[in-house]
Amino acid sequence: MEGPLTDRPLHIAIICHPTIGGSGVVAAELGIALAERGHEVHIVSYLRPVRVTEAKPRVHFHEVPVTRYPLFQYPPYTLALATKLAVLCREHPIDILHAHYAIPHAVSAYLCRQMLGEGAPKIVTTLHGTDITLLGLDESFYEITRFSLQQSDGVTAVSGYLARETQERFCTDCPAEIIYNFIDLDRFSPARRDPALRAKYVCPDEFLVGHLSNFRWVKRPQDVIKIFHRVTQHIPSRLLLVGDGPDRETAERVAEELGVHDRIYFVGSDQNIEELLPLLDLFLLPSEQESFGLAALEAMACGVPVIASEVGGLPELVTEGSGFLFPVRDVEAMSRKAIEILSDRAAHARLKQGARERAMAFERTKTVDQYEAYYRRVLG
Ligand code: GMT
Repeated sequence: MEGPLTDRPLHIAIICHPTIGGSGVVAAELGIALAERGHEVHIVSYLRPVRVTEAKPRVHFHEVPVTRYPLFQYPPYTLALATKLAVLCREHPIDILHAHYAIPHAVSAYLCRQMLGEGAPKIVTTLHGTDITLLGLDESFYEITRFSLQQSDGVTAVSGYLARETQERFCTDCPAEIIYNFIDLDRFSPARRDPALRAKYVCPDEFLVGHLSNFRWVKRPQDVIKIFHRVTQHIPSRLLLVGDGPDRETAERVAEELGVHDRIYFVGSDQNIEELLPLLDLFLLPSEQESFGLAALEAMACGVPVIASEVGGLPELVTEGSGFLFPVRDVEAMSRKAIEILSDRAAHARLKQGARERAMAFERTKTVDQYEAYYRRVLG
């Protein structure tokens, strides 16, 4: 050990899915912020996460190689990850294995700890949403997910809703600490609104409505199109859709059927979202489930009001004055509110201001402080 745990820099292995959105973004941004504070951060995944593309001091990326073999229909990634973690811990004095998204990361971390025996790092598991509310409830994963939470030395959840769900559905004996998602208010800011870039998408008298997601069924992208269809009948507007995923085709089909395809930009995932989000006038997130709604927070930080579903952790984020929540699938009510907001310049301006102010409650420094304090608590 290098010194007292209370003040020395820590060695933290962050295990995450590298994909756009959600847990991978939070994990990568947390790793970068911790490294800026002097900690040694090792990011472990099967691909370099999108937000860890540039070389940064004290941020090390470790790719998990998975050997393909004809016997395996599904290569056992969980085992390859556990092996990679064990090797990493033998080569570096890792204090904490921080698993983002329980499946399968918390299980691999547990296996690694068993392999190392005495002196193994502590395990912190951060729950992000569908690892508890959807995938973790599937009978093929339920038991192992519960076990991995019980075996973690600390469990955190990204909203009060998710902490409650975890306790009610998984284990009463492994209470999750609430550490909300966070935002870099300089990177996501209304000050980055570039009129020349906006002019690429809308004429001066048009509004730009937007949505960002991984286009999975839980996001209900077809509802985004339906809401926009109603809005555009009353308000000159266009829709900017950022991201990609299995339900993008459904969204395109609905757009064709409703005759609004030519008013929609499907720009895909390979985008600089901190440049695009400030261009918007309104953000839509009509999800079926949302444990927190990081995409909504990113939009709000850019001064964009939100219309979303009243589900999961969204009521903890989108409070009065920053946006509006409606029951899932209530496309009619969401559309009416969108039209109302965009028809009233003064109200719209107040909401834009309110969205930015609300986002300030999720400022990055405070959350990184919470994670640091939590690590030190777990380390005892
Ligand atoms: O299912 C997703 O939308 C992706 C998922 C993830 O873990 O990558 O997102 C979840 O984690 C985000 C970051 O903590 C939350 O902001 C999202 O609300 C959450 N998604 C759901 O609960 C559906």
